[in-house]
Amino acid sequence: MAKTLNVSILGYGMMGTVRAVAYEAVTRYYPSCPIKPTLYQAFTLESEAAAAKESGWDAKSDLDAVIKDSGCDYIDVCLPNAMHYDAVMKAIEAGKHVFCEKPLAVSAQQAREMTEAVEKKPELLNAVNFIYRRCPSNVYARKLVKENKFGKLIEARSFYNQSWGGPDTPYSWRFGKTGGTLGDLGSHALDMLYYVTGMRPIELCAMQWTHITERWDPKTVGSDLAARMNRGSDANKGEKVKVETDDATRIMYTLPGGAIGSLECTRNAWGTENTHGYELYFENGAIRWCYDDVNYLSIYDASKPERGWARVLTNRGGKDFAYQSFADGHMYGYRDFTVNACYENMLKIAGADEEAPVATFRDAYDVERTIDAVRTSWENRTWVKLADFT
Ligand code: SOE
Repeated sequence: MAKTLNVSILGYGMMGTVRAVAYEAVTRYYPSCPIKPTLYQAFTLESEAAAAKESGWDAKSDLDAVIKDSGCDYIDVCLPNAMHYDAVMKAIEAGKHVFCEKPLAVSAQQAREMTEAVEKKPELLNAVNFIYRRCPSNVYARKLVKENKFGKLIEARSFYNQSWGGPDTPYSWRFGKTGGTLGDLGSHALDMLYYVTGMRPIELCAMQWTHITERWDPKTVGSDLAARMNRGSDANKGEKVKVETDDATRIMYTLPGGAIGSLECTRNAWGTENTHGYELYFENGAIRWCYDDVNYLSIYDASKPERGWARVLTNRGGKDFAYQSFADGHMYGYRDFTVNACYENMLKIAGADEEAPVATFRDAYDVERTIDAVRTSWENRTWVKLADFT
């Protein structure tokens, strides 16, 4: 019989709701999971309280009380980025396992303090929701690179592009200092590069761009969704707020072993709803993945006489591919990856060996260091060394 673990979720926006569903599904997808997560309490921001209550939560508004509640074993932080630091530090202090939405923090310094604090308590889970690690295609890509299938890495290209950041989208925390595209989307692309290749940049050079410098004040145009659905209509008559962060970022970098790479992220590329992916070029072949075709990994083996891309279905379970599938090719999606993430966290707490390692605070700290380096590079219009950012 699985041991139960009481999970409290902080924040009930998109991430909080997806996570609540996922915890409930863990032992249904994976009946052998040694720990059964059970929903305990939710803290909600004022704007989220009604939806949380309707979905069955006894939603609380006292953040500290939810974190410290003695019945809670595990805190899942799904709050806006700027609130992660305080909530996580309090959860560590209270001796709770912590799973935090990405980006872990809003600066490398915060991430370092959080990492150091949690590493003093090795009995606690410290994990960050770099969700795309939980897609079987990426677990498979990592395995191919680890096995040195195609030799030395020569070039890398990563991208994470979306299209919802047009001029009609009103201001929200995502357009404030702590909510930019680099932290939101670029952090995923960086973690994916680090996860699949095991490498971090040595030097980098970056540019960051704000296409839309002022946005509608949500107080005068209504909620984000209402305003977006009213594109071009009267909803767009209101006050404007100054944007304080990037709409788009580009990075060029060098990697250990002589490889080079580039990374792009934007919220302003029409047609790319959630186009996250990478291309890795090795001495003897290549690997390509994109969320648009999420259940497949493309591989190119240059040693084969019949050259061409093989589109490998990774949603099939069995010994070669991670995670369970109900039946081969019954395609996976975002909610399934979230179940896998919550499942991996339970395995880690139970001390099981991991096939697809959880992103730790230290991994997320590396991402934050890179983000700081990118900002400095653009501010000073210069190449920087990652080692100088701690
Ligand atoms: C932004 O649009 C967003 O919801 C990110 O915040 C998530 O991290 C990403 O997985 C999907 O897009």
